[in-house]
Amino acid sequence: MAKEFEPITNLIQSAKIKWLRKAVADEELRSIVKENREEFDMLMTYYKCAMMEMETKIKVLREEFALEINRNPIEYYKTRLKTEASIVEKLQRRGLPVDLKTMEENLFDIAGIRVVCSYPQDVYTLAECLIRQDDVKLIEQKDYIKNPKPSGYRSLHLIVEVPIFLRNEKRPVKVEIQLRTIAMDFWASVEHKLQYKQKVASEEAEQLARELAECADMSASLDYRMQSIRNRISDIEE
Ligand code: 0O2
Repeated sequence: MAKEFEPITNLIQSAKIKWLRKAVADEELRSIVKENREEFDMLMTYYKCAMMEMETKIKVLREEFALEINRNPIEYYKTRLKTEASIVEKLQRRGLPVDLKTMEENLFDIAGIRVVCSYPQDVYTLAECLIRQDDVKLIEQKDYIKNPKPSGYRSLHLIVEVPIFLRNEKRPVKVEIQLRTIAMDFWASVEHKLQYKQKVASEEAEQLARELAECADMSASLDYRMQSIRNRISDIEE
C-alpha cells in the first residue's frame, strides 16, 4: 500500500508555527526561569542524576556482555538533557501551562539516553535487561520498530522511572531510553537534518521525504538480513 505523506503546506505551516512558538517560548522561558531559578535548577539536577543512573546501568551491562558473550550488543550511547527552551516549546505545543509541576507531570523525556546496538535482536535483549532490573519501573513503551512512523522512523522508546538517592530522600525520576540499531540511528540523523532545512523547495522536500521513507524500509530489511547472517555464523561457531 502506498505511504501517505504530509502535504508540504502543512510542513511549511508547522515550521512557521514552530519558529513563532520558539520566540514566545524564549520570552516566557526567561521570566519563568528567573522566577523559579533555584527550583528549576534543582529539578534539572534530579533529571541529570537519573540520567547518570541509567548510564551506569548501560555501562555495567556493556561490561558484562563483553565478558559473557564476547560480542558487545551496545555499539555506543549518548545522554542528553532537554534544553530549557525545548521544554517550554513542548509544553506550549501541547497546550499545557508552563510551570515546573506541569513539566514534571507531563514531560517524560527531559532526561534521555540513546543506545545504539548492532542488530534489532540486540535492541530487544537490552530493553529486557533494563526493564527487569528491580529498581527500574517501566512507565511506557513505544515500539517504532514494529510500528514505524510514516516518515520511516524506527526505534524502541522506553519511559522508565529510576530512583535517585538524595541526602534526605529517595526520589523516582523518569528517563526516556531510545534504543535503535546503527542503521536506524544513521537514518534518523539524516532525516533530522532535513527537518531543519526550511529553505528546501516544497517539491524537493516531498521527494526527499519519499526517498527517505524508501531508504528506511531498505535499511530495515538489511538490518534483518545481517542479523540472520550473524545468527547463522553463531550457530556454526557453537
Ligand atoms: P530530541 O532533541 O531528540 O529530544 P513529541 O516529542 O511531541 O513528538 P512524544 O510522544 O514525546 O511526542 O515523542 P515520540 O514521537 O515518541 O518521540 C520523540 C523523539 O523521538 C524525538 O525527540 C526524536 O528524538 C525521536 N523521533 C520521533 N520521531 C522522529 C522522526 O520522525 N525522525 C527523527 N529523526 N526522530 C524522531 P524530540 O523531542 O523531537 O527531540
